[in-house]
Parts: sequence; structure tokens; C-alpha cells
Amino acid sequence: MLEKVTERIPSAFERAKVMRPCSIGAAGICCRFCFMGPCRVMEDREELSRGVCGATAASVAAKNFARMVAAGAAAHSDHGREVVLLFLAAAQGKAPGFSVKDNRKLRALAQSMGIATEGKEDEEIAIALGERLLQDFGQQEGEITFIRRAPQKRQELWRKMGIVPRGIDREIVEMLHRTSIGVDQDPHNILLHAARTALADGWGGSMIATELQDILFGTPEPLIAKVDLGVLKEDQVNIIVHGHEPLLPELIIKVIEEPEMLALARENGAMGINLAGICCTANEILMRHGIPIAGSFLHQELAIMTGAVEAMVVDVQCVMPSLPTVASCFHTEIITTSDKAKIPGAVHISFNHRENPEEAAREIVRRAILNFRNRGEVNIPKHSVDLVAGFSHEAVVYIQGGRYRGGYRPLNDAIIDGRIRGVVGVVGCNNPRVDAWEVHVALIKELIAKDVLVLTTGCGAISAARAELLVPEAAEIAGPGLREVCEAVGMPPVLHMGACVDNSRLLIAGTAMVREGGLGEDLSDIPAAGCAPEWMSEKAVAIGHYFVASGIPVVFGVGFPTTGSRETTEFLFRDIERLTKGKWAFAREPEEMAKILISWLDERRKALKLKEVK
Ligand code: BF8
Repeated sequence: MLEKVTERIPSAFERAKVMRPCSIGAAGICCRFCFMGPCRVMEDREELSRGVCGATAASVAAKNFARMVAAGAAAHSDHGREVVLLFLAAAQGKAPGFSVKDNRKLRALAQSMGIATEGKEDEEIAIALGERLLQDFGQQEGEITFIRRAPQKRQELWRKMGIVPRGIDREIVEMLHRTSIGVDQDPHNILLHAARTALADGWGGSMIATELQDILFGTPEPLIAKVDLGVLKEDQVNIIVHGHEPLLPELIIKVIEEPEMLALARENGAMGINLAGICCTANEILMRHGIPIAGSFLHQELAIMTGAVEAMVVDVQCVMPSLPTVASCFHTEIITTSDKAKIPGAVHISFNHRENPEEAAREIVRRAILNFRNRGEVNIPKHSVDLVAGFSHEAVVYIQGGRYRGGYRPLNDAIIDGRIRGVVGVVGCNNPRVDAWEVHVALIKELIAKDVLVLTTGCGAISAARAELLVPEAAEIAGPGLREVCEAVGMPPVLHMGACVDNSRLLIAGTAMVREGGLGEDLSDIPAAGCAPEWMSEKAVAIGHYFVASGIPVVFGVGFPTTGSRETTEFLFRDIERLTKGKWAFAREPEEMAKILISWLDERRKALKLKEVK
């Protein structure tokens, strides 16, 4: 696609060549918190070592990092808020088209939070659960609800450190306050509040989004689907849903099956209506319905360049502002649907779950069908491959022993006896600054070859899927121990756990491993780590920091956003470990990332006195 079209129509790949990153900004030492600057604060140059207000590079780098955490946490949590509001409206019968799908999970979750379920209707339980979780956003004192799902030891550590989130919105607002001119100047204090803010994301907003979406739309179970641009169909109306909140896409899935829509498609010369996803919306509807994935973050412009997309329907996050420009060279309509996110040049059809949401979905599908006749030249790459997705925490429990004997015992035993070295979450974005997609693939191949079970989400999962790493056959390139386990269970060596908010599933899986026994008492004991090899979004920084605050070390690729300050970087790479027992690292090449991750897993194995893995 790139060779064929991007000479005519610039893409992110072309723009990345022209727009070189600013080295001061990339190192985190550009201070834009007031207008006496912007100041470039440089540790090594005496005359530039402080900003006009006297800020040091260490505090500027910490503040920039902390603001990335706050923005990332805000994005995930605002998504979580939309989900709770819809969840409550659905339970009250005020959201046409939506109702509880997984009442087993509803009851289990409610019971775990002390909400009475016996003799109660699902709707009544859902209202109690939704109201409790909605409070977590605006709560001023106390602790957010899901903190109590973490291992006991971890909760105690957080309480001792004073970083248990009180309320999701409160921590994010306080982070913005602390980082404004003349407030918190102590880099360590700033980074610890960033940890509290990140925890409000991982164990708050993101976890709320994941759990309530499962109850409302169904908890994912393993399924087979297809991935890559080849999923677009030449003879059908192609609708791509892109962004993050799966609320409207859940309705579009139903609407494209309506006989009137199919008839309208045929009247307009198409053989049917084909729905595909991009970015995390893709992961959401893949996990629950097996809807094919057209691609990840860097595919959004390329999908339009096929000339085969009648409508690209977007909501929030990771939607490139370039889309209407690219679409103007084709017949594709870009349709924005969230009142929070409009793009000049796009058509806006507002989606609101209370105001006739099904009609909005129908209008979108109708527009796409009518646009089929406007197609010009079509150029769909032939490539698409199979993948297996749907590994929610509940599905992982199930595949390890069925409904009655399910649990994490087989996985823990495989780690204890050294068939599996440990578990690494390879997550996050694609980035045109590096060898896009390939860094993920090289890293994952290296890890599975060394008997590391890989859990993946977000665009990382899509990268792995395109390289055929999400099928059981990929076990052929795994190390002998991991291969044996995968063959016994019939699972791939890389498990797709969902969208970026579903990194909360990794926290739950890790906690389940601790509870199962034999691997220590805290998340900081189990041989587990995280990596975002091609990150670009602030959301990745929030995720990484809640992993680190939860005791799980994290490697970033591409670049690290605090390197302009030795003090701040050393705190994140070394000193924070004394506090949270997690830490950050940076590596440029996938081999180097794998080396660091494996050394961390081996250190933890050694501390647990587990067998050495060659
Ligand atoms: O939230 S991995 S590019 S799509 S930020 Fe965005 Fe990054 Fe993709 Fe999903 Ni996550």
C-alpha cells in the first residue's frame, strides 16, 4: 500500500520522515507550564540549568512525565465513565438496544464487592453495581473499589506509601494542579503522585471499562477470526469502526444484519455489508464477536487508500487528524460520532445512548451503503491471516481445567517446574519512528523462543496477529517447555487479551497467579514483566506506570520521555524499585528488550528458588 499510494497521498510514514522529533521535547526537558518560557532546561549547561522560575531539569522532566500519565489515565477513565453511564441506563431500561449479557459475571463481581444478589433481578444488581462504580470517579476520600482486588500485600504497601487512589477524577485533577507553575517541585513527590494517578487508571477507570463491558456485551471466549487489510471485500459495502469505545459498534453489528439494510445494499450494487475494525475498537469487537481486524493504528490511513471503504466511523482516541484529508482523495466518508471529538472535514453523527442510539447506527450504515456507488479504483491487498483471540481472565481460567476445575494451577505449575519461564505483557502502539510492527514481532518471537508466555493487547496484539503469532501453530517456534504446554492446552503461545483498557485483565491474571499459590505473595514476586516496544500514546505511559506501581517492571522502546534529566530517569529506572518493587527501563532493539525482560524473570525465579531455565 505504501509503495503504491503514498507518493500521491502522504501518510504518517512520510510525515515522520520530514517532521524530525525535537530533541529537547523528546528528552522531557521543555518546560511549557507557564509563558515566561517555554524554557529548555539543561542539566549539563550551568547557564541553562534552571528555567526562568528556577525549575530544575529533574522537576521539569518529572512534571512532563506526570502529565502524560494524567492524560493517559484521563483517556482510559473517561472511556470507563461512558461505560458506567451506559451500564446504568441499560439497567434502568433507558438505553434502547442495550441489556446485560453476562449475568454470571454480573453476580460474581457484585458479590465480590459485597452487593447482595440473592433473590434479586439482574437489573437491580446492575444498578447497585453501576452506582457503586460511578462513585469511584467523583469520590473525594477513601479508596476506589477495585483496589481491594489486588493481592493483600500490595494493598498494604500502597497504603503505607499513601498512594491508594481516593477517587479517579480527584487524582487526575490533583496531578494537573501539582504540575502547574509553582506547585510541586520535588521530582520524587511528583512521580509518586503520578503512580497514584496511574493506579486510578489501571485499578480504576480501565478496570471498570473492562468489567462492565464484559457484563454488558459478553465476556470474551476464544474464537477464530481474520486480520489485515485483506479482510476488506471488493464486492461489499465496507464499514470500518475505529477508536476505542465499543458502545456504538455493538449496535452497528446488529444493524448490518437487518434485512432492510441488506436489501438496500443489494439495490446499490453490493453483495453485502462488511464490518471491520481498526485500533482498540477492533480489539473490542473482535474479542466478543469475531469481527475481522483491518489493522492497527498505522493502518487507518492505509485502509482508506484501498479505495474500498465506504465509511470510517470513529469516536475517541488514536484517530489521526489526517483522515479527512486522505479520505478526500477517495469516496470514503469519515464519520465522527462523539461530541468530544470532532474533526474538520468529517461528517458528524452524534451518538448518545439515551437519544435514539439505534437510529444513529442506522443512519451511519445507510450512508455507507449509499456511498458504495461512488467508489473509484479499488486496491485491496490480498493478505489476511487467521488469529485466535478472546483470552479474557475468565477464559484463561476455563482453558486451564473447565468450569469446575478451572484456575491458574496448571500455569503456576508450569512456571514452577520451569516449562514456562514467566509471563510478559507485550502491549501498546505502533510507531513510524521505528520499524513499525516489526519490533513487536521480533520481540515476541525472541520471548516465546525462550519459553516466555506472552500476553498481548492493543495494537501490539494486532501486530502479533498479522505475523501469525496468535494461532496454536505458532507454538512451533516456541521453546520446548512453552511448546509442550501450548500443545497440551491447544492454545497459542501469545494470548490476545483485548484492547488497551483490558491491560486491567493482566493485573487480574497476575493477581490470580499470586492467589493460586507457589509464586510468592505479591505481584512483585511472580516472574512477570511488561513491555511497550513501539509506544507513542500518553496512554502507554499511564499503563506502564500502573504496572510499575503494581510491582511489575516495564521496558519501553522508541525513546524514554525523561532522559533529559539523570535524576528523574534514575528514580524511574532504579530508585522507585525500593518503593513499589517495580521499575522502568529503556531499550532500542527488540533483542535488547528481550534480554532485559528475561533477566528480570530469571531474577524473580531465583528469588523464589525456582529451577533455572536455560
Ligand atoms: O489504546 S495501542 S495506538 S489504539 S494507544 Fe492507540 Fe496505542 Fe493502539 Fe488503543 Ni492503546
